[in-house]
Amino acid sequence: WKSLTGLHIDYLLSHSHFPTVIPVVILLLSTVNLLDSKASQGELGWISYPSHGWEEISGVDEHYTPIRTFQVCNVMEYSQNNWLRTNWIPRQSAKKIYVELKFTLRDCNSIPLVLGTCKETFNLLYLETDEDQGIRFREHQFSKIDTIAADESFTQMDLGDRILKLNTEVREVGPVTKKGFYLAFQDVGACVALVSVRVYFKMCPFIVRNLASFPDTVPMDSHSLVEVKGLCVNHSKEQEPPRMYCSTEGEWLVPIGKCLCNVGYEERGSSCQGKTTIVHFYSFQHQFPSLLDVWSGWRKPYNSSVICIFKEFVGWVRGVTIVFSGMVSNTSNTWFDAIPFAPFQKDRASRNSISLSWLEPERPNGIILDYEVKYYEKQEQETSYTILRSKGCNVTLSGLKADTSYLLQIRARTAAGYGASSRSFEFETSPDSFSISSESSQVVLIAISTAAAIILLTVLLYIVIGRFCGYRRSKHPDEKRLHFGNGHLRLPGIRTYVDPHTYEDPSQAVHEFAKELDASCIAIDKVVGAGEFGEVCSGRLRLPSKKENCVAIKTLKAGYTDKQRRDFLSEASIMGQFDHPNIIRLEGVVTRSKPVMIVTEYMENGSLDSFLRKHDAQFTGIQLVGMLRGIASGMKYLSDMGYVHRDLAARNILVNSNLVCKVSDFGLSRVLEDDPEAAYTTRGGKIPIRWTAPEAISYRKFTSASDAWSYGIVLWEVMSYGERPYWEMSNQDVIKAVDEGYRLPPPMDCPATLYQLMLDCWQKERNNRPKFEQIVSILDKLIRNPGSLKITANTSPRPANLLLDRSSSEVVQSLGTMGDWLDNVRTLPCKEAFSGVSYSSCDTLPKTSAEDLKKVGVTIVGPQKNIVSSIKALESHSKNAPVPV
Ligand code: ACK
Repeated sequence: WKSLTGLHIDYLLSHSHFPTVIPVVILLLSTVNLLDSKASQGELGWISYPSHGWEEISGVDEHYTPIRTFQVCNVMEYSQNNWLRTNWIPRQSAKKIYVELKFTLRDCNSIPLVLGTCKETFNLLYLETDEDQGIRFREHQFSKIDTIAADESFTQMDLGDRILKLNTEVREVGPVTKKGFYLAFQDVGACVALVSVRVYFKMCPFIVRNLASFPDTVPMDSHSLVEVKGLCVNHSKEQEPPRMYCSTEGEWLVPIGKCLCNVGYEERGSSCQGKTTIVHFYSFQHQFPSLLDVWSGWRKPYNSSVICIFKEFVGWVRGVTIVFSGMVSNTSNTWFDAIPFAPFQKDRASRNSISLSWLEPERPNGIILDYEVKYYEKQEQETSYTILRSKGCNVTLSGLKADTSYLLQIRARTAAGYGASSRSFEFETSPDSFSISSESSQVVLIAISTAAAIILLTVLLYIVIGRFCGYRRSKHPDEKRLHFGNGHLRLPGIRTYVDPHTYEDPSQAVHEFAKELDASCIAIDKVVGAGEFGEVCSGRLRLPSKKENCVAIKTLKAGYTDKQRRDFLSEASIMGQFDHPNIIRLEGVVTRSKPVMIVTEYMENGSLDSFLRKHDAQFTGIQLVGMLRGIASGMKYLSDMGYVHRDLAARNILVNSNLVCKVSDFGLSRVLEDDPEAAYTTRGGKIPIRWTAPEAISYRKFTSASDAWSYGIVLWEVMSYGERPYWEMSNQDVIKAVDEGYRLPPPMDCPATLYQLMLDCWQKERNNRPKFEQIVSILDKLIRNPGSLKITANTSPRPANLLLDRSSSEVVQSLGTMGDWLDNVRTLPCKEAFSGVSYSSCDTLPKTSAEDLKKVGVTIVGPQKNIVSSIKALESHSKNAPVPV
């Protein structure tokens, strides 16, 4: 029987065409092996008990590299209990370990003459200890991790067919706390060959991000993220404290803050390198200093080297340019901070004042902070002078004596200090004369007039060419495609979303924005969901010379109409225009063969709403805010592109294995047709009422501001772990309540800041809602200051606009203090029900049950739960303090 397992092991190892095993851990770089049986060339020396159980056998892997394997196949004997124990494995810094087993298992039915003892599983166990216990081994000390069954067992026939069935199973163990541990494999009568055992832990590896280095970091064993502070790389300093979060999957998330290179250094790759600094030295003195003067007066900055020196004469300006590399110390700047001035010109002169302007120096050695203008009467010989400062390139000198000659000098100031003064210019204040009485004045005037002529000519040419091109462009078919979302003109330079419906031929749009994939590159694995147009599957995409990627594949079911095909593909035409980490990425489309498919990146955790419902109350505040930040950032990108989503809801956000949230479900009318939440409005359109802003419901005013309203609802969905907005209220009741100013109450334990953000998103006046950019920045602040999440909306003072727009005192009075209390226990849909009930004292409250609430008309489960739990809290509170009623 041993030979039976031996046979299939040999077979397995000598044939390389067995199915590729997709590694469970994709980021191999961020895992650290504690044990890898395949890496051992000699005997592993694991303990086998009893000795006729597990047997160590040599084999070769698919690359013909020798490996050690263990096999057992005592299927003909009763009461098997065969143990195999690894050597002691030091834990290192692991908090949670992963055990990856590769094995084959024989199908019992395929073994002839088995006497009924054959099993198809074995057990995986572990024991934590602080020291190596040598050969001492006691079964009862081990704790079971799991029973391991094969996904694929093999039969004699498979062997005949030469089909191999290698199983890979991974189990997590944690938290582990002692210095090391053993693993054990207990066989109770199966025919197993253990091909390899790998034990590893995940790690967020050393990384430099935003010029800050983050050390190797071991993730938590639970769902929480580890916050890590970054250290600025050499020659840089913090601009904003750099931080990142290490996820349980060993991936770095949410980089915040950054470092900047010090003066004299520039960012190259992920480090700060000494700059090659070009320094321009210009002299305005009549006597230009010789090069020798320059060098004798200048201390060579540390570490710098002169590359070249050359003279340059620019018109009437004489100067020298010194080019050198290396660090420039601030103290030595005095030598080269002289700043060239273009000549000044007179703007306006009168008997007692004069306005002057000048051009900014062409190549200053930094940002010019201001200019100093010094002037004095010529005949005073500088014994008394006046100094003015100007931020801009002009100044008005007033209080001057008429018909007097003045001399004037300008110098500029940068962070490095003052530059050299300009040469002196002379002017007179006679009513009819002003002159720059220097030998260059004529040159200046000629230069100014030439410049003015050139500018005029350029403007004229521009207009003529512009008209010509404009005419041409209007004839161009592409012009029709330019679509300015929201009716806003977008800023030049910012990429704008192009509405695929403006193409006469929509298939042209698809091919402009989406890559056509060859169906043979796509392997469909399984169906993960159903869409309006067909199934959504998971699978793999292997493009030539690229590594295989997990993908989601949306298919268009057979029998579609032309319009359906167009609508289906419009999503790809839209998605293909986006490139942002929080927007689902399009890999490509298949349109030239059937079925028609849209292929996108795969998001392991599926839709956000169901993901949250599955993990009720399992995330930290910072994790939730991290997700919300991602959604807001994706929405900011969309609104910057001029794209209005119209169906932003948690069900249309996808989550990957690192909790990164990405906005999905793009399309135009299709989105809403497709969405089961969308209902027909009185005006005929189909709208997801609970997520949609009032102006979009009533007169289809969809804008980024209506997306912001929907974002507020997503915020509520996230903080309530996937609760349905407005519970079972009917769409009509929702429209009415919202219109009357009611808003959703804060979800349980919701931080006050986040509830306030929701209320802001739900402002009736759409211009008062926050822009996505502001939302991102609010959430960033919260992430930076997680302490602020501790104040919950239930404990903080009630936001003033909880009953938004309901200023009528009638409502408040009819509810009285009971109403206030109900506000605090979040009773949006029940307030009215309570208003008719008289409670004389709080004594009756603790006895209130969900049944009682139903009687007074609170039939909705969400508020029922909230009220009952709040009553309980109130009851325990009232034992210590009187309840104000
Ligand atoms: O919640 P789910 O598992 O995540 O069920 C829905 C289903 O398809 C119908 O939309 C899933 N789905 C859609 N796109 C993707 C994707 N890119 N990656 C993973 N699952 C997806 C969605």
